[in-house]
Amino acid sequence: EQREMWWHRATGYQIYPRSFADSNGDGVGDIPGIISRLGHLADLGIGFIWLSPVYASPMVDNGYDIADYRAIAPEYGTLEDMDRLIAEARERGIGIVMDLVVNHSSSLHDWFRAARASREAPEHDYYIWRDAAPDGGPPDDQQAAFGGPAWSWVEEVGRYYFHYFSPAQPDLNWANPALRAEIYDMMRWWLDRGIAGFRMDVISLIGKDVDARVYEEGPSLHDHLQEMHREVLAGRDIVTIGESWSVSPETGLLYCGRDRRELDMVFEFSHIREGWDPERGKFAPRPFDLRGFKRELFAWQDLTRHDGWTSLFLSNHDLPRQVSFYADDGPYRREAAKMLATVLHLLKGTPFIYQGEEIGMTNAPFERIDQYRDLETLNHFEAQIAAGVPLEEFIAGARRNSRDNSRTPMQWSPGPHAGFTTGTPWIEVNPNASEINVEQDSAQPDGILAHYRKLVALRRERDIVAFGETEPFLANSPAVMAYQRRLGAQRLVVLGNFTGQEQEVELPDGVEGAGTCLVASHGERHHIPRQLQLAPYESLAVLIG
Ligand code: TEU
Ligand code: CA
Repeated sequence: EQREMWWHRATGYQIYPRSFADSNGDGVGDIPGIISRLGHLADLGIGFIWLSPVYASPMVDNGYDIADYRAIAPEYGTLEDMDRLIAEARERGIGIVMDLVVNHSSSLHDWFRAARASREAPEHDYYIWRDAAPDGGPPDDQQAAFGGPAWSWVEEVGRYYFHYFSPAQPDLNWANPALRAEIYDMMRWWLDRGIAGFRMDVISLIGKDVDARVYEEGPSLHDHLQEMHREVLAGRDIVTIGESWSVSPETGLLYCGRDRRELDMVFEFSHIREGWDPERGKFAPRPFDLRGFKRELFAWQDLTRHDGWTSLFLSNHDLPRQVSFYADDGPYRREAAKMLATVLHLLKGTPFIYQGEEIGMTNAPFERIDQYRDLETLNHFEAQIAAGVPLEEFIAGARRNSRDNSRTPMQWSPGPHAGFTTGTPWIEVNPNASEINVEQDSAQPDGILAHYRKLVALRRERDIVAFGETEPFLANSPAVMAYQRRLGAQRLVVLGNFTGQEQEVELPDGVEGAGTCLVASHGERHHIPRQLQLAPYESLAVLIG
């Protein structure tokens, strides 16, 4: 069976540094700000922080465009601050997982500066170049994920380079062994500073074949990951999580199967994409359908029953706030936030909390395009308005699904700027900070924070939460998510009502029983009856046997 690792019982916490805590009043979060809030994270009980990029960067994509992998962005602090963060977190039993963005660099990285200056520079081949089409235009019509052509022209070398994202994010050429060696060297340099692992940005893109227009999970992906494992990861007690927008249960174990020697787990998005319109994309979200969502999540529970491992998340810096998207950010916000946490955190896998989720932060109520900062939102805005989409329709889509929904400043207190900064925040604070903030929520024994603290502790303390097998039931219910975990003679029954109405459910054979209530949002229950009435957004977990 599986050897137990520390991250099997740990909960991760994602920090988006720009929006977490500002120590010097320039309106931008920073590393000293994070250090000053470590108490909050220790209190939650988390095992590690996934730190979104803090490296030197022109910040075209808020740090997902790295100009120097071994330097810290001056607005976030210094390398000394980073070492202090690693050390002070460690004293509290918290590891730091760095964001590794190596599908592309910034166009201001020294490699790219050399590459664009001369075809003869060794770094030229670190990127992906093609000659112009006969008419001088781009080699073909491939489009970038953030809008516009995927090719940009460089006069000095008379060629086009490929960028999957923005022109400021040229794709690295993983076919070049010298480039790969540089990346591995950089990874070892960070690991030697004492970090706890890597979250690997869009790692499933590194095996791409641009000419064949195969980007995700391309022909050389797994060779590269296995080489990276041999060169860097093997023999170290760290955690690795690869981001993949394409991975499915068919390909999942290629990354995280135990005999594969690649990664520990992936972030997969099939349950997230369920909420997007397949043709019109994320800015035209469709009504949430719980059945599809459950199908995808349970498929991954099934896949990782005997091999591999998975991550559990509903939110991150690219996604909307989970209470707003999946449940209710109005009258039932508190219950809904607890319910989403209950049903997610009691699955098998490593759960991730995105900053602010633990107090039920909501989407940003922006009404005008000038309130948005995210380049994806702004680029899509231009393209869609040009294509004739009415302004109100675009803003409605952005309010539901723009990446900026989760990037408004962390709400610490009801005071000015939510206690995030003493200056002017780089993006507006959500006006609901006067009611939704850490100070007020933590003063309530039955607050959202207290609920999260309990879930995080259960994973550390209870084998059944960490390792039990998952058995879904009521799969066809559009209103209730239900499953039980099993370990030996024990069962943990978990139920969550995804609606603002009471739900009467009839449980299948073998679920009923008396036991101990581990989690409840609406008063304890120590018995799971055959017929059960759930209050709006109620959730509970009862341990039987
Ligand atoms: O995201 C990967 C990615 O594909 C996203 O751009 C995704 O398509 C989009 O957010 C959906 O709306 C990673 C990072 O998490 C993201 O912040 C970066 O912008 C992107 O890579 C490029 O590094
Ligand atoms: Ca600052």
